[in-house]
Amino acid sequence: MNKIVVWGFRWAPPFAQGLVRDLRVRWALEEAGRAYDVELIDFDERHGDAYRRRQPFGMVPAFEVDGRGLFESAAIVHRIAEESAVLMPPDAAARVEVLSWMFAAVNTVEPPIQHLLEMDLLHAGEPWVALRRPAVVDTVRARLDALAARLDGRDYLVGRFSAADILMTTVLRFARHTDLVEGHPVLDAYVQRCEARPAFHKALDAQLADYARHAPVAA
Ligand SMILES: N[C@@H](CCC(=O)N[C@@H](CS)C(=O)NCC(=O)O)C(=O)O
Repeated sequence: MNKIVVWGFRWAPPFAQGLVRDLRVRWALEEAGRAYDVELIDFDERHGDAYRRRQPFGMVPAFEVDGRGLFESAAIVHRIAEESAVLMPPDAAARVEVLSWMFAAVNTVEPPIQHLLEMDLLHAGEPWVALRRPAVVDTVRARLDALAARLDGRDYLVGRFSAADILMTTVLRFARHTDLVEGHPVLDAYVQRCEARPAFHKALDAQLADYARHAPVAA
């Protein structure tokens, strides 16, 4: 991997800052010690033909390595991990386990947490939320309990830190407006352990610095 470019938003509202999914990609690149460029788009630009050719759904992140495009944050993190001993263990059995946990993060744990975040932060006060929210919280709790059972007695999802922990930690951050993760001692310690990594801080600081540079000027 030589020339690497990551696409993210030029700015995001405060509730989303530190959550937007280019963070996962930046974190993986920092862990892997890869240099990269960042291309920032305006929120409306995601609907343009040029950007849709990079990301068919008009979302961030998008990614390019040596002229080849890639989208979906988990696929991108996996691509980076394939060439990083920090993110992917050498042993075949462990690699399969990492892959399973990467899918679990984005396909099993993320959907109900994302749903909760949208209800609480984008649709707060709408009548349907009061009806739907309790069932979603139950699902989130069930997923978190299962995850905590896996992590009990383990520092990381698979043996040692891997790409799966990047995805899982960034998913758990979507619940930061609640005490659902924080109130779970095993999960709280896990998130803190992963977030204490210097690569996480570099990635987060870079994302937040981009937003600060492009913050809208009050009228
Ligand atoms: N499954 C996609 C989801 C990407 C996604 O939801 N990105 C958000 C920012 S974190 C976005 O671009 N939202 C704009 C929109 O939904 O139009 C991935 O993991 O890359």
